[in-house]
Amino acid sequence: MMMQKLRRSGEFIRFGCKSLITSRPNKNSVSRSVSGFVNHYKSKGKLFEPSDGNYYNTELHHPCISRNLGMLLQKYKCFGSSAVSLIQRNPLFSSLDSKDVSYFKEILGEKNVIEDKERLETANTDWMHKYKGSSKLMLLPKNTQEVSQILEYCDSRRLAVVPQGGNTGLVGGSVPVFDEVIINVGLMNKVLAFDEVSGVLVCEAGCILENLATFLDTKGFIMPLDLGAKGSCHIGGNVSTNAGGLRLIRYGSLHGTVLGLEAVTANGNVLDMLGTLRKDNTGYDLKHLFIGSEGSLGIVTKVSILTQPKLSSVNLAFIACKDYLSCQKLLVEAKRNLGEILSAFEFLDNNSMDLVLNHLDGVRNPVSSSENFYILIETTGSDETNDREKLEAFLLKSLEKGLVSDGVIAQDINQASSFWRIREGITEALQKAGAVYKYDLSLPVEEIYNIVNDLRGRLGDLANVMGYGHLGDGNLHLNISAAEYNDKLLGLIEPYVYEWTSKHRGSISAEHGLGVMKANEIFYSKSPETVALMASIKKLLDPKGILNPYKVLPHSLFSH
Ligand code: FAD
Ligand code: 2HG
Ligand code: ZN
Repeated sequence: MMMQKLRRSGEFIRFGCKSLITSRPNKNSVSRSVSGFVNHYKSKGKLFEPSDGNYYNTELHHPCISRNLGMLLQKYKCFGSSAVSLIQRNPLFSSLDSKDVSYFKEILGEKNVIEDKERLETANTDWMHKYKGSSKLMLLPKNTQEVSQILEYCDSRRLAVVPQGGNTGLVGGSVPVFDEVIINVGLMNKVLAFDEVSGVLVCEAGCILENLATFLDTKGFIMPLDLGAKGSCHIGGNVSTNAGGLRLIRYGSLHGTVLGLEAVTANGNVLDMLGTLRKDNTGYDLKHLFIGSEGSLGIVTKVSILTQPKLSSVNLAFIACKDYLSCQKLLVEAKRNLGEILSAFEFLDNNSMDLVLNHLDGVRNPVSSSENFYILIETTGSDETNDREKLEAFLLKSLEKGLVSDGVIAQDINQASSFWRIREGITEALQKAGAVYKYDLSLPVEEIYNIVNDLRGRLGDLANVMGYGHLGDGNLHLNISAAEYNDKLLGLIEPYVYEWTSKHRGSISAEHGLGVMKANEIFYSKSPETVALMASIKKLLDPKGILNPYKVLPHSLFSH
């Protein structure tokens, strides 16, 4: 038998596997009388002083207010979120002309200045095919110096740019909104140094995450982050989004593991913050500004990151639970009982499982009976016998307590990959199922599934609501799948989801960022004072606002 079942009555039998390395392989304008920060922000209004360049608005307009301003020069329409359809192209930005293209060819060489329609079509379109820009140019710099030259020129000409990595982002941040020049650092893909003593890896920003993982594997190390998009996403993109993923529960966020970086600001200044030290308290730690700022403050060109030794014993269990409370209790128990070897605690509901089974080839439910919830628990340690026994004992105890109704432990890497395929395949399955409205929420663990149930009640037969995510980190991926996009459905989802999250003091972006989708919604999770400071920082580093405009901060900052 390939897998040993975790049986309700009997003994929990051996299933461990040797040195298992898992290869994870139109907004309702009148109805926004919402809680907390948004009301606060409306009542305050004025947040900024006029800037020299007349670029930043003096007032933060509520999207509904700015909608009434008229002057719609060029509107942007997409299906992801109603707010983004209100954006106007900033008239202060220049339009690309032939002299610009000639200049870029001079510094980058003809072949790294992309005007080809097909390649531009791909680069203008996001992974979900939901956000689409109309850029006429993509630039492929080969080094920091070229990035600096490009930005210095764009800043002087006031040409807006969008930094792009692997283009796997899920909030429309990596593609132009209008005609921004795309700067893709994919050619900057060299490993620069690896220190086997400290485990510090220094590399260029365009390195694909999976390639870094493969490189480290040969050295006996692993990356501190892992995500479903690893085959395409860049480390620079990961840092710029502060990507979370499947290992965060164990190794923490990139704010902890990124030790240094190099970034180029809008005027072409190169900021060398590429330290490799664990400890360095000399002044403000400015690298953190670039971690998670989604290309709005600078282009990340190099990264120094702390990697972890590859440990010899990895085990993965796929578990069925009858209700959400059991999942929650299981998490508490897992933290207490598995402690230092716990390396992933992921969950999906039955709707997510059905979706994967219906839309992905070769996937099957590893447990025989269909249940309401499924959990993946991974352990990573250095003592094969002990680690396995620990996991088995934990699962047996959980079975006896009634927290677990069924489960299996992968016996080899293929089984582990097939388990991960279910969890990691949900995003892909959702794409195949039709239109998808995607929300990435941080909430107190005890509240996580209440919003899924509430939304199901609210939407009825109109859509299929799925809940899954990084339970161990309090991160819910709330996805609503429907046959097609429609404004009525969107009006039922937004702002409801944001209000719900704000009311429960959650975050409307746990790990995907704000991009263009949620730039206007930042006040649901951040106070006006905080947003004002963010805008001041943006103004300081990018006075003309050329870096990834219309993203992260409210669009009203860029309207006139
Ligand atoms: P892009 O999508 O190209 O860009 C993302 C943002 O970063 C944009 O705003 C862009 O302007 C900016 N940017 C990119 N490169 C740079 C740079 N060098 N300098 C400055 N700014 C830059 N995310 C998670 O957090 N956890 C997950 O588990 C996860 N799983 C995913 C699974 C799938 C199947 C998919 C499609 C996506 C998933 N994501 C996940 C989202 C996405 O993969 C991450 O946000 C990833 O970090 C984006 O990297 P990228 O190189 O593709 O960046
Ligand atoms: C994941 O954890 C990713 O699988 C994508 O962050 C989540 O598709 C999503 O909503
Ligand atoms: Zn995720």
